Amino acid sequence: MALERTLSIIKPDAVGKNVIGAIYNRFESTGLRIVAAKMMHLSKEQAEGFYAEHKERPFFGALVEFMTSGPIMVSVLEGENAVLRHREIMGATNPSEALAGTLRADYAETIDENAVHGSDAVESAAREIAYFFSDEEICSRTR
Ligand code: IDP
Repeated sequence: MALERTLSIIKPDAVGKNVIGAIYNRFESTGLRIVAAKMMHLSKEQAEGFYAEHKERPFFGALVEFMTSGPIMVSVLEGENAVLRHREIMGATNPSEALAGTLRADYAETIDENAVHGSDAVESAAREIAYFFSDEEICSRTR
């Protein structure tokens, strides 16, 4: 087992539903530790940069519009196999395919507005964490 970090975003729809605490509780009750967190309202440029890998996809414009539509909660989670475990807690990208008890099954309405983001690999997690946080902002217990 490897101690990993992953980037979590509680998206504007879930912040609007007032479920930040419920989602954090899900992370903490499964042993993931929040080691950095901030609320942000992304600019168009910040959202486009974060999702740059999707810029040729047909949903890119709608995704950027949604991600800039309200505040988001950006966090770094740490734990054993954090990347995969966080993905499991989130559920499938399309909430209609998400397993019962996952965050997207509970809090997301559609694939366009699906409540949460989580890094999909250790490498992308490192890049995504660095996109939002400096090393000094990460308060790991391992430091
Ligand atoms: P993920 O968030 O589960 O990792 P990705 O494939 O990386 O899924 O896509 C990033 C985000 O883009 C998704 O969370 C979702 O908001 C949006 N998205 C992905 N596929 C579609 C689609 O087919 N239609 C609309 N939005 C999509």
